[in-house]
Amino acid sequence: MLFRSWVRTNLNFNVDASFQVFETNIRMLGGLLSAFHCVGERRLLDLAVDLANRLLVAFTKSPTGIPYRFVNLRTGAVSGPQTNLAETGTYIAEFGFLSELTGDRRYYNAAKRALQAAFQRRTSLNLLPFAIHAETGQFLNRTATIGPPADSFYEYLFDGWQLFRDADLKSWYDTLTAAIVRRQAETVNGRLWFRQVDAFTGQTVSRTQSELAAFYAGLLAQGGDVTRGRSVQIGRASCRERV
Ligand code: IFL
Repeated sequence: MLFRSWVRTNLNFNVDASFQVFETNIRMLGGLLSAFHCVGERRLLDLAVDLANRLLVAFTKSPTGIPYRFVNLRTGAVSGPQTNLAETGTYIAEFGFLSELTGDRRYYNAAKRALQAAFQRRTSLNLLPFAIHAETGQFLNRTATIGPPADSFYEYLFDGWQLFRDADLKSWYDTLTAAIVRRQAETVNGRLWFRQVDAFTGQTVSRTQSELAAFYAGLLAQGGDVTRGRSVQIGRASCRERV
C-alpha cells in the first residue's frame, strides 16, 4: 500500500539523465508491469507506458534496430552504440506484455527486431560473438559465451516463444542452441560445461564460466533438453561442493 501511494504521487520519468536501457527495462518497466499484473491499478500501467515510450527511442533511433545502451529519459538523447547481446535482446517479455495490455505493437516489434538484428548476423557456425555495434551491426569481438554479457539474450528468445507463441523466436532459439551444444559443450568426468569459443572458427578461447551462467541448466531443461540441463546442474553443484 505504501509502495502504491508513493508511486502514485512521486514516480515521474521526466528525468534529464542518461538511463541504461537494459537495467531500466528489467527492473523498472518489469517492476511496474508485475505490480500492475498483481493489483490491476491503472496508474501503474500508465507509468509503464510512459517509461516504455521513453525507452523506445533507443531502438527507433538505431539504424539497425539494436538499441543504444543509454537514453536520456527527458530529451531522448541516445548514447553507447557499443553494446552486447544481453543489452540487445532482453526486452521481449516486458515489451511484449505491454503490447498485449495496450494493443500497441510498437513495443513487441522493437524488441523482436533487435533480437532478429543480432540473429541474422550469426556466423557460419550459427554462433554469436557477444559484443556488437548498434549503428553498424558489426560484431566487436569474436568470443561466443553463454555467460554475461550474452546470457539473457538466449533466455528471452525462449521466454518470448513461451509467452507469445512466436514461432520465429523458437526457431532462432533452436538454431543458436544447437550450435552452442555442438561447438561449446564439453563433458568432463560426466559433467557438462560450456566453454567460450571463437564464434568464427569454433576454437576454444577460455574455459572460465561466470556464476551468472547458472541459468543455462534451467534454460536447457525449459527448452526440452532435460538431460543436458540436469548434467549442467549436477556439474555446477559438484564444483561448489569442492570449493
Ligand atoms: O549480461 C548481463 C548480466 O546478466 C547482468 N548484468 C548486465 C549484463 C549485460 O550488460 O546481470
